[in-house]
Amino acid sequence: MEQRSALLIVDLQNDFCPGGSLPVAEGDRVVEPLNLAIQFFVSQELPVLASRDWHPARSGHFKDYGGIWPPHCIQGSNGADFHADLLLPDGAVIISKGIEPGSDGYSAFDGKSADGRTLQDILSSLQVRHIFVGGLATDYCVQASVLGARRAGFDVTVFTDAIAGVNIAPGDSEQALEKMGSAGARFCTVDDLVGTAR
Ligand code: VGL
Ligand code: ZN
Repeated sequence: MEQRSALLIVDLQNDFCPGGSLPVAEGDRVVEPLNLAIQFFVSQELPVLASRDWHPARSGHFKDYGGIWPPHCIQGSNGADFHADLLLPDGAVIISKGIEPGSDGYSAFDGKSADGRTLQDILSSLQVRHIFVGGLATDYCVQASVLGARRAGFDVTVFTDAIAGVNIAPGDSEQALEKMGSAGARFCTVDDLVGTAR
């Protein structure tokens, strides 16, 4: 962690977990490693940010309105809440995305905080150069956020044990990992980072 780092947790919301409306197989398995990562970043006094999918009920992202997805993560619904076991710290910055009826909002870099700032502005003002990323889903919002971060010039490390994919086509998650790697993302497990500190 040679540069100032931050943790970005992508879309760890009820609708993407078992029992939700767009469940990722075993999506909830990422909660435990991400809680360890949160503890570590908090102990180092490093920022923790969490993105959330935050769609209007009528969104062009949804099948009924021309998109490809069942309704999910509708603003204010239980499905849009973060997983109840995710221990977000006080002061975690929440980035909402996919808010406009016309936007898919796959990348956290397309989202905004409650006070209207972009993720890029927030990370820059925190002097963060390197983000560590986990969450859901590997083949959509994790991938898009990682590629967005690389495009914006951040160093990126993806926690391989703290991501899970939708895999509409088999192999989508593997392909996403390849794309992220080609874009210069690095990979490690939460334990690689935190293990030595425990
Ligand atoms: C996502 C599909 C639709 C994600 C969001 O968070 O990866 N996937 N909307
Ligand atoms: Zn969505």
